[in-house]
Amino acid sequence: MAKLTVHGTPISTYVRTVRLLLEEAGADYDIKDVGIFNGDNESAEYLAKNPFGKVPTLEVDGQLIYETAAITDYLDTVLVGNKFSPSDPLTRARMRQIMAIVDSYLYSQAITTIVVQRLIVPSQGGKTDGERVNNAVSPAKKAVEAIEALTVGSPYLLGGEVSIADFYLIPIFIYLSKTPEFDAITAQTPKLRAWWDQAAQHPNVKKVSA
Ligand SMILES: N[C@@H](CCC(=O)N[C@@H](CS)C(=O)NCC(=O)O)C(=O)O
Repeated sequence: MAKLTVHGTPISTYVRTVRLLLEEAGADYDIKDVGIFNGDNESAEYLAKNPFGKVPTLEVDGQLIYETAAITDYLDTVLVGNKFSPSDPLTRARMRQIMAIVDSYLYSQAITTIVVQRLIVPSQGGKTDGERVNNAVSPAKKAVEAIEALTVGSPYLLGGEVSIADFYLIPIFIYLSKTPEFDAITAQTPKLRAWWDQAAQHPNVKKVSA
């Protein structure tokens, strides 16, 4: 197999999505740290790899792939013959819906607002903006409830097999579950609560969270 390098900081949720897939596939890979709070991701060197300055970017024998959906699709294909993408078209559509909900509706509310305000800002000596947090709870709840409606249940989001949908949602829950808003956001999502209780114990989840 080609040499795989993930460019990005290990604290990034999207980097963790890619790492969960790599770990679950048993792949050998390197991580090249690109910080997102110190400006590494806006350096000329990194922007030459990813013009949007987002992490992760995957390097495969000198070829660069950015955008997590493209990276996970590529790795799923070349590493495990699409084992992490359901072959049934409807179940596969559910997986893509969950990935798109995370990208379009959940990430910005849960991570950019709630997690950054609750966990990152105070860790850097700042003060949480309570109004911004409160305004993000309802849209985050809506996104989580939409995922609940698409979820089959345990042990994985789409049933018996782990999929890229799990790799997308787990990193969000790793952080969101550490905020006081988690209980309110997941109050109406019993399947996701049970799913998370199980997922949080998985060795690969602990490994990428470390
Ligand atoms: N659409 C991108 C989103 C990646 C993304 O938002 N990454 C965050 C870290 S989790 C980032 O790079 N943030 C730095 C910034 O926005 O300056 C993908 O799917 O890879």
